[in-house]
Amino acid sequence: MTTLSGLVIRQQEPRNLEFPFERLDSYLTPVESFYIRSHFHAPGLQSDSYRLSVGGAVKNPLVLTYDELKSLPAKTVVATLECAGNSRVFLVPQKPGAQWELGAVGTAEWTGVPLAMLLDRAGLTDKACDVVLEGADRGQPAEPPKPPDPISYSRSVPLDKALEDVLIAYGMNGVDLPHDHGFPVRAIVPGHYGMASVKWLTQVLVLEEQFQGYWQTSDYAYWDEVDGIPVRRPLSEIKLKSEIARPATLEVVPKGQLYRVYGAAWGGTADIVSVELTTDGGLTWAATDFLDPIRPHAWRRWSYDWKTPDQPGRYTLMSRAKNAAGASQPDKFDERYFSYVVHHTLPIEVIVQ
Ligand SMILES: Nc1nc2c(c(=O)[nH]1)N[C@H]1C(S)=C(S)[C@@H](COP(=O)(O)O)O[C@H]1N2
Ligand SMILES: [Mo]
Repeated sequence: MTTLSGLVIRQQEPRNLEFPFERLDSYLTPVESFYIRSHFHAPGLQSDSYRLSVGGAVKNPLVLTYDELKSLPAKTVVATLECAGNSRVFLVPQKPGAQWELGAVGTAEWTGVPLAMLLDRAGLTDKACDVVLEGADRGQPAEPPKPPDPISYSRSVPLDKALEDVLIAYGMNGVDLPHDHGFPVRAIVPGHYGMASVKWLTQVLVLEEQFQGYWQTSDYAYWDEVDGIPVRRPLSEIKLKSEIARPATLEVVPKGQLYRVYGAAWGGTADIVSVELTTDGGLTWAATDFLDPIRPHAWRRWSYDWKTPDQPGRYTLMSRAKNAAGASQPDKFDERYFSYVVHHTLPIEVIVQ
């Protein structure tokens, strides 16, 4: 099922819609094509009654209106947002959660006020170390263990990240944030999986210890290890990944012709310097060409002119990104992440005929 704008419906309510990744053809994802991932019914906030409070471990708690926020010096950044559950459908055996294919990812230009500016005005205490971002939406989470009463959607970012580049955004690709993307105000945490970019943001709460909320520990967390002892950690940075947009899975491709393979690569903490493509299931890899420049926290599209085989049959394509730190996309899923962070080389099977 798809919407009029072509988004694929994974869940009707709360609204969870995916961009059909085979339609990728622009650097910035149009707002109407941008994936929507909401855990609860979207709250109906109005800009004229909107208030953002900044409190907790600060010397001067603040309350700002929408107009006050908009009157502060604005900053615009391009950032790719990827849901941590993107590409879950590739996991075998299947894992619980929305069966996202390739399109729970998009890139937009976000406009707003640096969170650092608000925290500076509020004046941090000496022991401040974590910043909770709380949304106005509430409900009961879908995944157990479920808290007994409805909870809000809230997530924290470490203070150094909050001061570095988190944006309190009200604009997306030059227009007001659409309702489903967090109108009137959301956070954008560049380089972190989408769960960090809290929509319908109404409260910023500074803490002097690590936040232990549901979306930090139960959901959107994974098992790490310290000296052999398992510890639960929140997901954070988007991992290095590339995806093939075209051809799509089981697309019929004409034999013995040139076909333009097309995709995008993002994530990781260093510049993406190459994307390679295999059209023979991983025996040989060829370099692809980038269509976009290097820009921190934003994807780079790439393409490759494939001379398709003369021999009809099924062929498996995979792309593999590498970055300036020498990291390469892995070839297997890391089970520590259970159902998240699916960033290994994803096989796309096509039919040559
Ligand atoms: N308040 C609130 N913020 C939220 C969510 C939510 O359910 N409620 N979902 C998060 C998740 S999991 C993702 S991937 C992104 C998706 O942002 P988008 O819907 O604008 O694409 O929003 C994040 N912010
Ligand atoms: Mo997400």
